[in-house]
Amino acid sequence: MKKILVTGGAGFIGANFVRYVATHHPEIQITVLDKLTYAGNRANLAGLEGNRVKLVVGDVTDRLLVNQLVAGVDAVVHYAAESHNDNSLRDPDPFMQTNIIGTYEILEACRHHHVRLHHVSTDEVYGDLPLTGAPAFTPDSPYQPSSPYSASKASADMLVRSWVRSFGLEATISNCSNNYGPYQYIEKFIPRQITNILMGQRPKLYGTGQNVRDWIHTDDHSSAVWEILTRGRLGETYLIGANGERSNQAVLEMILKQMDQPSDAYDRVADRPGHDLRYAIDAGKLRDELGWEPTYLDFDAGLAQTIDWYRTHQDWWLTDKAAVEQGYAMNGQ
Ligand code: NAD
Ligand code: TDX
Repeated sequence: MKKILVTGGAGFIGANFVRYVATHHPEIQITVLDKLTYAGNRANLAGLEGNRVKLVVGDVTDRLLVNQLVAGVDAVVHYAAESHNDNSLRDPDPFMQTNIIGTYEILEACRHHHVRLHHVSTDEVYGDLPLTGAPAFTPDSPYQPSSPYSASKASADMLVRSWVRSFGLEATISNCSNNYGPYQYIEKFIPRQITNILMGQRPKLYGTGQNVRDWIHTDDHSSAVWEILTRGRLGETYLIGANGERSNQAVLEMILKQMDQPSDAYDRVADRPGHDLRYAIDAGKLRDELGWEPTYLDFDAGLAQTIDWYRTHQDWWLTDKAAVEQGYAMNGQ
């Protein structure tokens, strides 16, 4: 494998993956296809663009462009998506277009050009678990998506599975838990709270705050995707997670403590409609088959590094902050 196409490579997780590959596998030529929506940012690839990394600004639903790009690579890693649950409740339309139709176009191009595909997905396709007493998701858990976002990702996964079975497409799927780290758009939980505190505004906790998410550093997600892309069994689904379960309230209190704020210095705001209670990943298959292990074992340290990144990259987020908060305020959040 010499050339790869990374869709959504100017977004949070995609850009971190491009950085990971450029650092650890310098022999690989990377083309990024990204529409640069509000969540995509050329600055996420700063210092990388040049001989080995090329950004093509375009849409994954653009059949001609996708075919042209897929024809020139050995593999596609498909990250491009609308990714925020709250947005999918306000307007599902771009989620259906990008996440479902976009994946369909990627699949057809990979089929016609006989190109290997790795499809990046989420644990949210499995719906949620009760707060206590249920085992974590495995690759055999039933699909039960709750939001338009997670339903669109579940639809995309199903398309990939059917292309594998019906057309023999050489594809793998990964379903990962909640990512944190640098370059995450400030609409998401952790960067929203950090940047609120940096702005002198109070963090916002939805509902009871007891909902549990399973956190993984985005670099660990990248190493797992690389292992699956290069050594995973074709046609298989791998779950990616790092045993990082924590309630939202607990994460918020950690952020407040690290940023020298009182532990109750936040507002409780309207809950997300249909809010999933708990996500938890059993990554046993990935660990056993591919020997993958996460490197960020200390969440406190990973969080400190992330807080520091937002503190020192105000130019990256400040221009969007007021508009993002205005959008939330309209929903009482
Ligand atoms: P993000 O919103 O930060 O980035 C998405 C990127 O896709 C942006 O650069 C955007 O410009 C691009 N994009 C959107 N529509 C496009 C289109 N039509 N054509 C081309 N590019 C388009 O999202 P993220 O958090 O980095 O998530 C990346 C992928 O990982 C998604 O598929 C998401 O479902 C999956 N995922 C995310 C998480 C998480 O915790 N954020 C967890 C598991 C899986
Ligand atoms: O201000 C907030 N307050 C709050 O309590 C925000 C933005 C969120 N929350 C809660 C909702 C969730 O329980 O925090 C938790 C995390 O919220 P998000 O960052 O919106 O993530 P989530 O909905 O869990 O989905 C994420 O993980 C799975 C990603 O956004 C998805 O792309 C991924 O598929």
